[in-house]
Amino acid sequence: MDFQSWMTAVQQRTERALESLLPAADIAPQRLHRAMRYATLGGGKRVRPLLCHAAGELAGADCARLDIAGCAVEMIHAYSLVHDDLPCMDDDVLRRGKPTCHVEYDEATALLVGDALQSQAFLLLSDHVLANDPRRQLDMLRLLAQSAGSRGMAGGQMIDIEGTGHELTRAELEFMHVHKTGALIRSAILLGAQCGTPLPEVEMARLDHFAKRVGLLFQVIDDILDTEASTATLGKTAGKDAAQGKATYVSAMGLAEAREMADTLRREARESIEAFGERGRRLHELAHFIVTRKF
Ligand code: GRG
Repeated sequence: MDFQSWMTAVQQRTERALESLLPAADIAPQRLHRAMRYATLGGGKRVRPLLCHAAGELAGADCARLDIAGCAVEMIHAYSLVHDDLPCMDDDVLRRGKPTCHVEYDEATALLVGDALQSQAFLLLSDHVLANDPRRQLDMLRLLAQSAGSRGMAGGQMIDIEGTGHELTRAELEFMHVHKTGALIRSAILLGAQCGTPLPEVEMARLDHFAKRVGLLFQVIDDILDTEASTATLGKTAGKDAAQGKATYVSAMGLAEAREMADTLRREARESIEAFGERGRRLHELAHFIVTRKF
């Protein structure tokens, strides 16, 4: 199957899985469930579920397991976007081409949407059998918790808030993004692999290296797009980072050097999974997609 068809198929099955794994809109409290579905369904590139499926296929994982793991990560991601858009954080009105959750509903509902999506993600990982060995499944839960928590995404967001208005060194910027964006992307890849047949340690290490490079690559490209793409194309407010005095790879090193950094990360990501040969094809293709994406 060519990459475009594979990607569309995974995006469609992810949408269907999210539809059925989110609480139905007519279950009480309806307003909260409607808002959770508003924030999660019908938008987004589904990069994290795609990475989860690609890594899982490499490990021979069952697709139904990958749907669950991919949706859990996507729910954490959707929660982070809802909270990030709140007036007390980035204060944004547009996300995925439509009004942000607190604009469409209200701030209190948006706060609860984030809380409930996060819980729903962990419920998925505990309700479904994703690994034959229960200890392995507990490791998966721990991985997602770590990547979303204070030493992962939430911690990265704290560093971002504290750093706003200050110049960050490249090392500080990297530390922030490894946590804020990279941790969840890494967990999408590792969870996918853990849904399959246990991989030898050396193969998990390769995958982990790839996951870390791709996490940073995703952010460098995001920073470049924030300066270069339009609001209409991005489906979120463009140029926001500079307007808010946020440190980005572009502000820290300029556009040309940020592009060079993306090339280096792309090469390092490719090299780290070369030994997988054909088994790593989808991951290679996804790294290429992340670099060439327009939004
Ligand atoms: C509020 C705890 C908390 C964390 C927020 C990830 C994050 C931390 C905020 C999102 C803000 C942001 C724009 C981060 C840059 C990278 C990023 C996550 C971009 C959006 O991800 P995409 O491009 O979005 O995968 P779609 O809409 O395609 O799913």
